[in-house]
Amino acid sequence: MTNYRITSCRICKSSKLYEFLSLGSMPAPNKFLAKEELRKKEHYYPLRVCVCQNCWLMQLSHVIPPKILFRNYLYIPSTSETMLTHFKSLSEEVMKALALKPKSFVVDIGSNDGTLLSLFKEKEMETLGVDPATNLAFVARMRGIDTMDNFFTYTLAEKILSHSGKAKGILATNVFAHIDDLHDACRGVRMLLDNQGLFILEFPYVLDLLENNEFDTIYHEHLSYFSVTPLLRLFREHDMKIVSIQSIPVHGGSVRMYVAKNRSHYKETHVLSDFIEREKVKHLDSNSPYDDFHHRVEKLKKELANHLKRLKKREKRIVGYGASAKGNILTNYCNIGTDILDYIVDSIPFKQGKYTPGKHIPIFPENRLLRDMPDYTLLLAWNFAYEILKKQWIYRERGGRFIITVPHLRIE
Ligand code: DWN
Repeated sequence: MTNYRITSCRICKSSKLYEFLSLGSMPAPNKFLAKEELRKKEHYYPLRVCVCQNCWLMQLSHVIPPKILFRNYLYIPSTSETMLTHFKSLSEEVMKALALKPKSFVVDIGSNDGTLLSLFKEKEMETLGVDPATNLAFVARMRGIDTMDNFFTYTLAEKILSHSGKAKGILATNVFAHIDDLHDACRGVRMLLDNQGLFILEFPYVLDLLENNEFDTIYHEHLSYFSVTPLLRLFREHDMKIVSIQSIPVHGGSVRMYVAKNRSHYKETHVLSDFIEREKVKHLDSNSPYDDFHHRVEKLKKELANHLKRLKKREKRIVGYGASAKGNILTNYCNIGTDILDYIVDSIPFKQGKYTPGKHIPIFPENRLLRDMPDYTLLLAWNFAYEILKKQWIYRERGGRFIITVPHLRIE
């Protein structure tokens, strides 16, 4: 199960890549293990981050073959109220922006279990999901969402075009950063998109990642860490333009972007210059913000490890909350094993009864937290802090405390 090291930037193809952070070798972040797999050899892959010295795209240096990461996938956004509400508002905004009528064709790249597309289907749109996870494509089809269990590529886009025609809307939430060949994907989007259509993508924003020390969102599924400047270059190279852009709070701070063909009636948004200007002011076109981030990550790692060690010395019981990919990065990078966390609770049935990759921490349903009343709970899904702390108000009433690491270490 080899991985390979990139030799050039994913967007501008420059070979000048400055590696500024290594998180060591890591198992694939969503490869949760059944009990009988614990004895098997786990594959570890280098997790190292570089920034292109030409277009300033932040990106991983090593790529794990996507089939290993995505064919059987356990991330299901629809298990969180936060994401369900988010998808509802996104679908309403897109339907308004495109003035979508019944029978309009909408494609979702990385459609997961079909939750987002079901909101368009309810409004009688023609929908098609594209997702390589065979397990999730099955769930989507069961709920009536046509889904191609495959990776989105130019070739697949040709097949969709010949079968269903041009798409009025193409969605891509938390997937564009997962794609290795961005140019092939752009060619596919441009060919499939109606001339007056919109490509709507959402992705974690690199400035939020850097400023909030969100190092645990750096993992093998996320090949790119987008700022607007390199993306503008990418879309312009494919005769497309950014016509709307906004910051959104999900996943630690993200951006929602609307892209159209240059020939469409849409105009490039003036907000674009605000984002480009802000990225210049924050010197994202120099190595210093990335080096500073590296130093803060090392400091946070030491601070968290010392804090947890002190609690264990005082014989406090600690568990984790949210068996997330980011949680697996945090536990493996900060060497937090079952010597620190007795177990992790999680709401996803797929994950319960399994063990985390690398540290093999057992995962139980959420209701174990109140039953056991551990002294502290390390929040491994901090992007859902509001929802989870609200849900676990009784635990906190009874004296339980959450340890939250982002943007800085605190107890709530
Ligand atoms: O890009 C990606 C980001 C957006 O999400 C994917 N590649 C992978 C995924 O990362 P993640 O695994 O860190 O995702 P989540 O959604 O942040 O993980 C949250 C975990 O917390 C899930 O396993 C569900 C769990 N959870 C819970 O136990 N109780 C979540 C909520 C809201 C809860 O109340």
